[in-house]
Amino acid sequence: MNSSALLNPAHLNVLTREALPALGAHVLSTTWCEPRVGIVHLGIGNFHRAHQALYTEEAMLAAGGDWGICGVTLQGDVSKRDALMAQQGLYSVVERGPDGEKVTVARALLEVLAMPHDHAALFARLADPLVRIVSLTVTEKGYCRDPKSGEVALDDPLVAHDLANPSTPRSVPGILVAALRKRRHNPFTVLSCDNLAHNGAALRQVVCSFARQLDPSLADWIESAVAFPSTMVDRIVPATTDSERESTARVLAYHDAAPVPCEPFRQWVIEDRFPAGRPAWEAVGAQLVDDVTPFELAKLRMLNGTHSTLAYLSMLAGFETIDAAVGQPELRHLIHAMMTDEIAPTLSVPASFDLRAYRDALLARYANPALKHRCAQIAMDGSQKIPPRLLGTIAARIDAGEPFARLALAVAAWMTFLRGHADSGTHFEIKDPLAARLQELAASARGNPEALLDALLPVREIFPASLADQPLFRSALREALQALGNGARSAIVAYAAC
Ligand code: CS2
Repeated sequence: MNSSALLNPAHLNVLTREALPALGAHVLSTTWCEPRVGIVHLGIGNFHRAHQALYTEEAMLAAGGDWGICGVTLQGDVSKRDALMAQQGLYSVVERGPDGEKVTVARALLEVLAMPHDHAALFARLADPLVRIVSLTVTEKGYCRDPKSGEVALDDPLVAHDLANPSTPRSVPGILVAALRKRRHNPFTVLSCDNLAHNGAALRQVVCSFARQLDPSLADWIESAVAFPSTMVDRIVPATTDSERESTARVLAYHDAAPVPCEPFRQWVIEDRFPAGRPAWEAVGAQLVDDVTPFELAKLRMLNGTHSTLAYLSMLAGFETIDAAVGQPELRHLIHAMMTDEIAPTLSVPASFDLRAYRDALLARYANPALKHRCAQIAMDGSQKIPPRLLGTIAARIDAGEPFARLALAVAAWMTFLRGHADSGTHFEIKDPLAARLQELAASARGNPEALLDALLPVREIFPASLADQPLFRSALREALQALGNGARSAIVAYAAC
């Protein structure tokens, strides 16, 4: 079959479970246990499909158990549901590393639902006692969380809807509370898998504060009886492009509408608190611990903090992908020094956790030429990402009386990014829940650093007063904004050498 025909899905059969025996090495095992659904996962994005879903399939192959996944998209559209259900939940994971590509057809996803269309089916699932875990990858903005209090954001439109219509919820807290209300005799475990510090505790506070608005006794029960373990999840998983669809078509000779590209590396550290049971994730490389804090802060600050730094400096300087960014010697040196001198000293990790080796491994992962992880994807939702990834680190440096110039440059690069164009003048869209407000504030400054600080530092959803009012923080930002005013590339050179 010639390559152009392969790339035309009309000429290819759709991936189905009947086809699995023909896929040979592209499935994890020739045997399959035909599990029932034991996990409902909210947020059926690429990350979940390349990370938890694979760990869970491997755990079932290793130790059995009914841990099939019902995935739920909350975005309101049905296209992802229909594409995956047309393939009976199957999809390809396309691992791309310097040594080549590996295509694996993943099988743990058994069902996909789309809210609000599939409300009845979702709540039937959530009421099923066989569903013992509800996990989430809904990104930081999906928690409907007030960043100041950590409680549910009552001004969030979805939350307001759900408080007025508690039996037909659309928000994460609304769905979880409505489901738990029906599971008071046998609650499921709620497992956050998002990039938030203390993600389990953060989600528990949002859920309980939402429940308290409706029924204080229910809130008290959730607080005392429902497990919300925290986790640290790690795998670089870019958005799907046609090149993945072409890869899987070439390799499998089947059409896969929803393949997922990712790096070979993966890590999952989980607090082991699952009263209703869990898959044998430890049998397939996950780490089950009592306290995930050291691992999650290291990852959030060292990986996600430098990811965002690279993203914003690159959007201004005109580097399209992460590997192109770290291919710039000065920018690579800046990130190396940032991790070594400004981030690592804020972390307390077990003696066995070598932060310098972790740093070097991150730089090698970023340099992966096969992944083409776009800076624009990482630059999304800065208002939700900047606080957990960079501001906590800066606050720790200020408390320790230590410099944080490169961390300040990262925040200043995001502030400059809000102007909506690169140094070259190339326009880019700002994708962020607060985009309209932030762009208006940034535009009001007309490029003046002091005016930009006056406009953005009062945004309490991002900058706590304790930091915004800190003279050291403001002066470091001012200096960085002035450096960026001479162009991001010259600022990178200057801050690499400082
Ligand atoms: C990235 C993360 O898009 C982003 O914001 O920083 O998705 C990152 O790739 C993962 O956290 C890596 O584990």
